[in-house]
Amino acid sequence: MRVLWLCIVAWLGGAAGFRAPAGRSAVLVARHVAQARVQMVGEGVAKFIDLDGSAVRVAIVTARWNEDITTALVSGCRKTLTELKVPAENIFETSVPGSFELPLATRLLALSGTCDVIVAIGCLIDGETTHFDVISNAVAKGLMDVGLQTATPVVFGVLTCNTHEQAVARSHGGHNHGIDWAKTAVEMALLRASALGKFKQGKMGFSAGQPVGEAGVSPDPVSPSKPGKVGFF
Ligand code: DLZ
Repeated sequence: MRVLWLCIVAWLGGAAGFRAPAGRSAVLVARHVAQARVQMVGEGVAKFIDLDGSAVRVAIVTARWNEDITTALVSGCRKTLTELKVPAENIFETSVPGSFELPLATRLLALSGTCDVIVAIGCLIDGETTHFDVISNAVAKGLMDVGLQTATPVVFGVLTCNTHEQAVARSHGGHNHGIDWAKTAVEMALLRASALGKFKQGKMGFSAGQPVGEAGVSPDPVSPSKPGKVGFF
């Protein structure tokens, strides 16, 4: 287990662009790097490194179910993005009816090529049926797939709570998770930029960019603005 952990830490150090100075073992250096980058403080809370988001373009897509919760999460996220120097014109916001719609909206934004990172925000609250489990698993998988398939980081900003009170505790006052999602967004956008190249500039949003498609795949020819018959023919 310890060996596996050290290998992961060494890989993370390498992925972040750190090189071992001569005469020191890569593992020791990587361990130092990992400690410097992120420290775990208490249960389940990550301490973030200093972040400069002045060149980062962030899209926030929010589900309107449990709107009292998601609105507070977006506020926390936006406030923190501003504190991290992300310019207001580099933040694009849109919304969808419910969390189930988040993966597709996120994918369309990623394929637009107009944002460096997407924060998908929603709140699922457990009910009396199995709906909660079906949707929460599908949304988590869907959002993960978008990130991996498009190489645009997607922040999982979906609260999955047993009660409304739990959702309030995670969105108002005490610990607004939107704050952490903003920091995660900037860090992942910077990581992507250092891996793939510089940031682009320009208008953001669904219609602002040319669809880029996935590597080696032509963009989808479907044009939603084209009028015509609907259905199978
Ligand atoms: C239908 C539904 C239910 C019951 N609960 C929630 C919820 O707690 N949080 C949420 O974001 N969305 C919910 N939805 C709506 C679905 O996500 C979706 O919008 C609809 O099933 C339409 O596809």
